[in-house]
Amino acid sequence: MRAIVILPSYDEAENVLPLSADILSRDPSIEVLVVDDNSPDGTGDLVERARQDEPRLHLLRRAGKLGLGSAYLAGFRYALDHDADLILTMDCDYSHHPRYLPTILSAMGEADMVVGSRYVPGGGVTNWPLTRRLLSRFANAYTRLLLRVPVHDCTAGFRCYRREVIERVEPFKIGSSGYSFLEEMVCRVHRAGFRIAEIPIVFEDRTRGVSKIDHREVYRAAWHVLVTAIRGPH
Ligand SMILES: Nc1nc2c(ncn2[C@@H]2O[C@H](COP(=O)(O)OP(=O)(O)OP(=O)(O)O)[C@@H](O)[C@H]2O)c(=O)[nH]1
Ligand SMILES: [Mg+2]
Repeated sequence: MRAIVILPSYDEAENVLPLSADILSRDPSIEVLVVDDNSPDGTGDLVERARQDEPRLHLLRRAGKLGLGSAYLAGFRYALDHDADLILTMDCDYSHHPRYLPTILSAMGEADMVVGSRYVPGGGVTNWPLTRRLLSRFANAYTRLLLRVPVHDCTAGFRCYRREVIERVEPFKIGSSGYSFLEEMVCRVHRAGFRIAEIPIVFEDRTRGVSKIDHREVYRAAWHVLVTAIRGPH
């Protein structure tokens, strides 16, 4: 089983190397692909150097900041081309802790997609202000209602997909290049009849680096989910 973890990164110089090393230490079948969008803080250069000594660390460099969804797509393309059986995604800021990887991988025994979920019993969020908690809860309630998906954490970026899932649901046709790629992807996987499992994770707010999500992205995501609900996944 070849598992590739996609780490989209933009200005994650303080996180990328300790996080990649931590991920790689969890299982010898795991490889890491950093998809870096020419981060001004030199994240890409750090990975470029580190990969000289670590054959399981890979790097895809893009010319500029093209959005989270499009970074996942570039990672999917790479993982499919490099014969990955399992394709995982994690944030590159330690909010998704690698300690959950063994549980996620074993949950794949009975699922086609696993979500590291904040909103199932045992899951949660630490260090988030009330406004951020409410926004995330609202985004999930909104998505569940509009897209009619049985998943409790539709906005989570901690995921594992079976290769066949990515091949079948045509993520390359998703209209959003930003964060709402995640919601549409859940919808496509569910509608294609695949089994989605959620395992509880505690999401920890980043302690290093800065958030890239802004108000515009939130509105854009809400709009994209609404359009997806009306037109269907497209
Ligand atoms: N390659 C690439 N990575 C991105 C882009 N936007 C965000 N990221 C990465 O996507 C991950 C999630 O972004 P964050 O800024 O942590 O956003 P978030 O986790 O939704 O929000 P916070 O909880 O505030 O951190 C991080 O690893 C970012 O570095 C982008 O345009 N391109
Ligand atoms: Mg984050």
